[in-house]
Amino acid sequence: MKIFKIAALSAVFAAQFALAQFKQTPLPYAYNALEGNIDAQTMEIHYSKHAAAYVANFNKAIAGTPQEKQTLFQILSKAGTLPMAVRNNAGGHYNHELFWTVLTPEKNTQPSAKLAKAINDTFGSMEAFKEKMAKAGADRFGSGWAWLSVDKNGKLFVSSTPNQDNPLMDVVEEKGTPIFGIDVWEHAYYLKYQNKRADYLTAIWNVTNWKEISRRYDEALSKK
Ligand code: MN3
Repeated sequence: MKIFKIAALSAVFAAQFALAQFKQTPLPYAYNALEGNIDAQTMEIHYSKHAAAYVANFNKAIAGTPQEKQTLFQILSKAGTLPMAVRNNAGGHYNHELFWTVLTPEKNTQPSAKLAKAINDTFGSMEAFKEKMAKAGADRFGSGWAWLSVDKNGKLFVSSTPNQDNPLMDVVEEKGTPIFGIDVWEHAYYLKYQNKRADYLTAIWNVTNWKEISRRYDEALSKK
């Protein structure tokens, strides 16, 4: 009886494990860590409900397909050839995993000298970059993202994508490696900011993790 129970439990465990190819990484700070800029309730629902649903639905959508054995990057790079459920949920998973890391409760993180120079050279100034990023987020009609990415020549660019698309996908016009992204879906800000997306887009700079964006910048350049 005992052996039977263990066998049954192992089977359940194995089944769950097989379905959970992709997983959320733990949030790198507490739900209330960004309070004042992003409220605890929004963070909790966003991480534990919205983002959790993307990864669960992603695993469901690829179960029994060749994508089950591919990397997230391989899947994103041909999102346009895959079912909508794969495109939306693979994007949703990747985008949120990036999003949590580019925010931080640590005050006044700074871009590396190399990234600061690239921002100045590309956009004119940090202020001009922030304006461009805010405009990309504000102009996105409905739901989507604003991105700072590195293109195939190592140049920075700002873009925006609808829904859960991102610059790694074959379907987007401006392709590159995202190093910073702002979620402009209402679920990312509505409880605190309601219709005032612009205020959320201003507050985000108080919790931006420039250390992580700089690390991602170096990583993107090293792959060129
Ligand atoms: Mn979101």
